[in-house]
Amino acid sequence: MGKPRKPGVDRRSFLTGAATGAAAALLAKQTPAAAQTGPAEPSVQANDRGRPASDFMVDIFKSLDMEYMFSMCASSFMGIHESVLNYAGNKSPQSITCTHEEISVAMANGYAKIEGKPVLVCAHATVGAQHATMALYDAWADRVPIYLVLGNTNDAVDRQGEVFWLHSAQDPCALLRDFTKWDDNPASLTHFAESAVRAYKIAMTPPMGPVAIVVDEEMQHEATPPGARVPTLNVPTPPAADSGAIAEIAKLLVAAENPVILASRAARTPAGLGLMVDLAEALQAGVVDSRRRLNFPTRHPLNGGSLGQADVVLALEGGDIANVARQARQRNAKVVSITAQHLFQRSNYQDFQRYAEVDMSVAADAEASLPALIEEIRRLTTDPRREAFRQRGAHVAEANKRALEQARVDASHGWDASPVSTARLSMELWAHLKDEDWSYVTGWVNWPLRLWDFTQYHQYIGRAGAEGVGYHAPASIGAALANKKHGRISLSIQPDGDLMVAPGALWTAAKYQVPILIVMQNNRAYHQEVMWFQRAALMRKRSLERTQDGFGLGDPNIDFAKLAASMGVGSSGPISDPKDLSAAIRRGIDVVKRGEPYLIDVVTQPR
Ligand SMILES: Cc1ncc(C[n+]2csc(CCOP(=O)(O)OP(=O)(O)O)c2C)c(N)n1
Repeated sequence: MGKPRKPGVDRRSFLTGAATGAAAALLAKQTPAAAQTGPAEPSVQANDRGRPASDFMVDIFKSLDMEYMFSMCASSFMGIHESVLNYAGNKSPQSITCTHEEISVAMANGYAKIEGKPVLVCAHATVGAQHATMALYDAWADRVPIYLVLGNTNDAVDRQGEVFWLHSAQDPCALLRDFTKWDDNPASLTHFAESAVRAYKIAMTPPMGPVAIVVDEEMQHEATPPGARVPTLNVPTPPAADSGAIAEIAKLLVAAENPVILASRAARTPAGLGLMVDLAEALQAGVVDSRRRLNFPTRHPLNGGSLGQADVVLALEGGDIANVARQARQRNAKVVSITAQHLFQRSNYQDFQRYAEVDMSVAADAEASLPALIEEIRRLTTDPRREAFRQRGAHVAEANKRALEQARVDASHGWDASPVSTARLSMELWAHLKDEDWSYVTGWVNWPLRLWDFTQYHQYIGRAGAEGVGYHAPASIGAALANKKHGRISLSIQPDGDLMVAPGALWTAAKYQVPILIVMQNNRAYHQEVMWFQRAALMRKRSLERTQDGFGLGDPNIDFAKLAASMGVGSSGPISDPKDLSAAIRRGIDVVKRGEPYLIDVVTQPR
């Protein structure tokens, strides 16, 4: 026996019956005549049974300061979607239509890395979640908070036909559990309210990560019970290293002759970048930034340092530090690791990397641990040590200067080549961007990080955490949407293979006037895999002739300018002659400054 029907819309008549009363009149006014007769057309009965629960759900999302709702629309969360549009007036959150759930999540990823907080992402619990998975895994591996709400018809008696069964799961989050921090499938509205707030709290507690809440489709249409209240959010202070650990690390670092700081996701916020500078300057130690975020300004004199010569390595939210630790052991150097990764881990996916045999392992958030560490280092630094630090810092600065000069020389090779060298492309872009407020939101191309002057946190947000192809385009557009209200010019150097995964992201950029300059790195191949193929074939002493057959994206060449134009994004190209770049970039920046996206198709050297 099914549970008693809840008050709200009678969904049997919603799907099959005739519209009645005021709702019928409204529908007749709004629906074209042809659309009123088909069997699949839903009809309505007026719901005069009180305030829909989904309005209350939207109040919760508002309390969590959700600026946007990214989604491909679906009936299972229609209650929420309708409330966002009609109850919230499509503001906070604003509905942003995405043409694939992978786009919704990747956009949320880029947004979160700029804004430092999640947006609401809604999807069907089955087919939508299935589409969303790779992007979710990218976010999981990258420690990015994603807030996913999955519509599901939990109660079998509420499933009104074949499609409802196809779109329902007994445990929708089973699919995602290996790469989400937490999930729930609330059984009541009060339960939903607590879980919705709890989910936000968990997503935002380092190590940050994706969370998922299932929302019963029927529950959204129930009446909100009197007295329902939105729970207060309290995000915990991030876990910092204890004072004993801080004292020990500071002592080791101050005594070291050649300490090096290794950072992967050390800076979580703009303040974190400032703390990294304070730490490096207090020690006059070099910083090796593996750039999963902008952990250190690229032209700071202490940007650099040699891990191979360090006597103490301080790894802050380091990625793969097992090798560093192994080599350090061989020369009796010490490795200290501070990371929140030890505080939460799942078993199945292997993003935790090889076991690192470090000398001291601190389970804490690096950024939160830095203020006390810097203070203790300053306290322990005597005048003679300060002088030794100064000399060491001067050496790092000298090496840093030489590295920049070398990068400039390296970049000049093939300057006039056609297709365009990616170094030339980077420098042409820099010439136009350097005096603007810019944000390099994505790209494989490493030249900007070697050549440009990155000083602010938002100027670089790393790559796809799990290196999933299909991240760059939507994540960069999500980041650019976040950058919009700050008046920044977002730039992506967009690989061609990546854009082909989810080109519909361009339409979203056009529809919502996302100001982003998308410059194609159109090498007409899946070049990363070309390189692996070359390696395999050469190892076997076999032919490279069929490279294009297996890994090419040319013949036919993809016309990315037309692709963009077809979706309302202004564009130029294809450009193969580097002399044509400057004018196109100028044109593009002018369009972006007007608040719109622009794509320049540049045919480039492979990387
Ligand atoms: C979802 C997914 N499928 C396949 C791969 C394997 N892969 C890694 S790089 C790459 C090529 C990407 O091509 P493109 O985006 O054009 O960049 P390029 O390597 O040419 O610079 C592929 C297919 C992957 N990382 N992710």
